[in-house]
Amino acid sequence: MMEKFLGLPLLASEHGKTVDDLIIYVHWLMIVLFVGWLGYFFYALLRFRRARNPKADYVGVTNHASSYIEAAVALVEGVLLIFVAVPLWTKAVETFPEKTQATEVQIVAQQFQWNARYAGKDHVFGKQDMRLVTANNVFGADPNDPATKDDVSVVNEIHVPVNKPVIAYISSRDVIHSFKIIAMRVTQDAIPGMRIPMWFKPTKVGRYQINCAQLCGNSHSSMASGMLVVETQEEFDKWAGSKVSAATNLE
Ligand SMILES: [Cu+2]
Repeated sequence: MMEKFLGLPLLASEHGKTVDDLIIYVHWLMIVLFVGWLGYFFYALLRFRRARNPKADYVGVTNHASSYIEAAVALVEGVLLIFVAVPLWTKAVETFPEKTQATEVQIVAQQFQWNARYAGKDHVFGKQDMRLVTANNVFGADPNDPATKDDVSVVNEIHVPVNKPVIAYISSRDVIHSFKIIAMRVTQDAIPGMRIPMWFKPTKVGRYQINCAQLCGNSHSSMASGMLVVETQEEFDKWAGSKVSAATNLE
């Protein structure tokens, strides 16, 4: 119900529930603070009005109510941080799923598109070397490595099977971009020279927009044509199979 009230976007990933929960808890806290402050404001207007207090009081407040309230607010914030935010972050950056149980995909952002590469049937990415990077080979894939042969490269349409963790290695060819999929509740900067792993588990079949969350140039907005296509394992296998023949057209 609170999700609707806050207008949270469609959720289609497993850990995203905790992200939304945290947003909702923080909003509850803010609602309580807002009502509390507003109430106190009107109380102060009335209680300390001039007609009732013709002479200034030089002693001021003598009880400790405000200290207790402050401590209570800090306590709630501490609980949210320690029991919700930190475990969520730990899961995101330190508890990666087994590679063999996940869909691995390399993402290289560029002005202004998303390149993605899969390891293909052998589940092994072919060798890469930055000296091999060209306009047609943004991943620097080595065409002489047998493991490269079945690797699949695509642009903007990134397919993954549903209910299986996705490990994405995020990088960039030119400037700093940021790989953001709102429905998955993930955002990761794409930085040239770095390959940053991130993971999420899609739980709903569908097509989800990929956004670039760093202003990366004059056609930054057109990077929103990137799509994460979440489909059943059968559909995914069929799609991946159809891509292999067209794959790794390297010069
Ligand atoms: Cu971008």
